[in-house]
Amino acid sequence: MGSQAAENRSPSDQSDIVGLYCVGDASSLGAAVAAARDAFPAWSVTTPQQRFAILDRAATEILAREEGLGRLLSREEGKTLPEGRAEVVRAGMVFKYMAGEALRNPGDVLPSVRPGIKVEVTREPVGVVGVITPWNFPIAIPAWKIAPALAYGNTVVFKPAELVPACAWELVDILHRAGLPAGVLNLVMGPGRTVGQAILDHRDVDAVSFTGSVGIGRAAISAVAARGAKIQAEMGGKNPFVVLDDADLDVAVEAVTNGSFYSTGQRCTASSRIIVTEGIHDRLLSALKARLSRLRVGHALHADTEIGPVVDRRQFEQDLRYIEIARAEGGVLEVGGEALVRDTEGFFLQPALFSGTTNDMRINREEVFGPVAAVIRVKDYEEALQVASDTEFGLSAGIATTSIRHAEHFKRHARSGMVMVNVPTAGVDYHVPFGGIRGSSYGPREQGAYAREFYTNVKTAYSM
Ligand code: UN1
Repeated sequence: MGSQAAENRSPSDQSDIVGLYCVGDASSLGAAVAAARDAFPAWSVTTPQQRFAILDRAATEILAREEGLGRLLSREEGKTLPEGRAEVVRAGMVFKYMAGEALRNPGDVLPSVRPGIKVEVTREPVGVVGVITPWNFPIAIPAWKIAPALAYGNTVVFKPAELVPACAWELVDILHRAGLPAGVLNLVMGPGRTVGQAILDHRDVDAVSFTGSVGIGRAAISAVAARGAKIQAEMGGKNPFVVLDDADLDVAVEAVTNGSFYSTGQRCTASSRIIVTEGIHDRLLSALKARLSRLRVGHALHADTEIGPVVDRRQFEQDLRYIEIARAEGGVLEVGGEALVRDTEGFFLQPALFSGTTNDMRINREEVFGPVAAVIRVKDYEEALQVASDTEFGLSAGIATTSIRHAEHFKRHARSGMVMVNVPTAGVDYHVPFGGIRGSSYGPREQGAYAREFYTNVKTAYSM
């Protein structure tokens, strides 16, 4: 449905048209919600075995098509082919895991405090779930929202980001060929301000799972909460990575390079504030400069590319604007930051690292969502921890140290939903909870067994 079509162009090569994709509107969304509502009674009483079989079959196809889907993802979004393939595998594993979760949905039976009465606590599907996803993980984020929604017996209306319709289409197609009945999963492509807003406002959408920017996330929370429906929102980050004097230098350099710049820095888990104690500051900076200046930026599908293009012109301009802001605030651009010319017309940016910044500068307060990071020099661990926690966000916090005392202290005291010791802030497992605190996240955790909290309602039954 929807009468318009939009061109989907590769950020590596603006002349490469990935495809023409439908642009829906509020009325297509209304039809999708009606279909999901109609399909819910039958789907919600399917057996766990039926849901397991469909999700497992879809997982198997996703994994079998790693190369082809990975290529499509990289062409459409711009992350490198190894990153695109890894994301496809992750999506496949999410479906494998969640297929099993359909079978593992236990409840409780308790004796009542009153004689002769039994109490049962069970989980029920919520109903119609709206899924709104960002462009930076075109298949993994849809997978980790849609898979648990279906596993627990919900029906779904799915709006992917406008920049990445191809992966969304493939995923929905795979699920239908795996045996999903009509109406259980409904894809509506189109802009956030029409289709996304209609999901937030629709009275028949019982729950919304959103990942995207802080601004839109906050408005989404208000809109959905105002009509009494459930919402879970994953938003931004300004994730710190602390490097202490006693860190293994190579471990620190790899964690910063990966955490800040892989996937072109376009991850809400990316490290953007590199908080470094005095004793290792200069050594770390020169090692990082050497490492970053060697990073090969180019076409996502070229074999020797390590960093793909920025996703589109708007994001590219935003990244350049923040580089200017950091410079104007007094940051020293140590390496990168320049737009690069390649054989094809794409949005290529050499990863940028600033030094000499302080935590109150805009470059350290606002999420850039690109390959831009800033070093903040501090005296010792105590100051590092204080600076790390001084932010509106709280998604992922990392530390490089060989001290057990500092590692253990940081795990307990870092103000974030996830803590990483000697591993990058970004890049997480698919079977454990994902999420943050404060401005980063709202509502129950995503992923792993914890996903059940959002995708089910609890029922307490008394009987005698
Ligand atoms: C990761 O770091 O592996 O939008 C995942 C994002 C996050 C996912 C990050 N919700 O970047």
